[in-house]
Amino acid sequence: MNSPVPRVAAVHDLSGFGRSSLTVVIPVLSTMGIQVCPLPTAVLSTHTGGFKDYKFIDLTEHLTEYIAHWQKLGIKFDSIYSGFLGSIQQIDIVADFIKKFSTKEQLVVIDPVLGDNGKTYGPFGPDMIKRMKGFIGQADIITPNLTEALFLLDEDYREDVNKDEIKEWLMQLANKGPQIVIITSVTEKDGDKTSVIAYNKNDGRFWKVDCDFIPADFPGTGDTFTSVVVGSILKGDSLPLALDRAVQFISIAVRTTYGYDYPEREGVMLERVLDNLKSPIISHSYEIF
Ligand code: PXL
Repeated sequence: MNSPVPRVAAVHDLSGFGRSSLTVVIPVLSTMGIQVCPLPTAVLSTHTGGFKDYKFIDLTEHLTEYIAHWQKLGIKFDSIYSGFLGSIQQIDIVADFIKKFSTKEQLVVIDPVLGDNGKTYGPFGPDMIKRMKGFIGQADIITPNLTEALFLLDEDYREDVNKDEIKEWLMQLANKGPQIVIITSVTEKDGDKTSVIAYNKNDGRFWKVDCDFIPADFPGTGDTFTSVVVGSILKGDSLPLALDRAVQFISIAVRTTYGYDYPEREGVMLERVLDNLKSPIISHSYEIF
């Protein structure tokens, strides 16, 4: 019998302050009734978005033994969800972890965490982008933001994109292996909304969910978004419903936080909004794209 609590291996860093990666992934998925088993890639005093002089402890040399212990215990995962990696070498280690722990029904989600707003995050450069291009081939679902999607496709960053281009990029990324590609933070030409746009290679359908634009940029919202998508799909939601749920949750979190005079680098006030993840979704706003 399958466990009543689905289990996810979460391959992310632990940043002590600022609400990103594991400090977001664990509460979101736990609230959704999913067990999270962290495979920590690095420990940082803060995330890298808006803080200087952070302490960065790279855990690369410990990962293989950590994984070997899990293998000895025979632990099975309903999903493997990978995010911020601590070094380029970790791509090989995590790729091997996915191969060794693969099971038939398992959902492999890779968030190719590389950068945002046209720039790479602190420790990353061209080599990480190069290696990430191959790594995403192991995923069922990838969730790049627009910056990461363009890095993976060797395209120059631009903010205003048109519908045909975005469809082409989604298909090109799906050609690298994943069945489902979800691109976040897309602003269409002449549009005043930010959207999430997705493509499912299995049925050839494209989906779009719009979010109202709020003039704030809270780090960690990408981790929150993908965590809700993972939880929603593991609970049996369809792709467009999972997108709807994730976008609605991000909107609530951003609006709640924006209403206060709160430092953006501290992320969204997750603690005030987590309970929303327990409510049934009341309206659908997804569109066919
Ligand atoms: O949210 C992505 C992320 C994860 N982990 C660390 C980061 C960031 C983005 O800034 O710095 C350490």
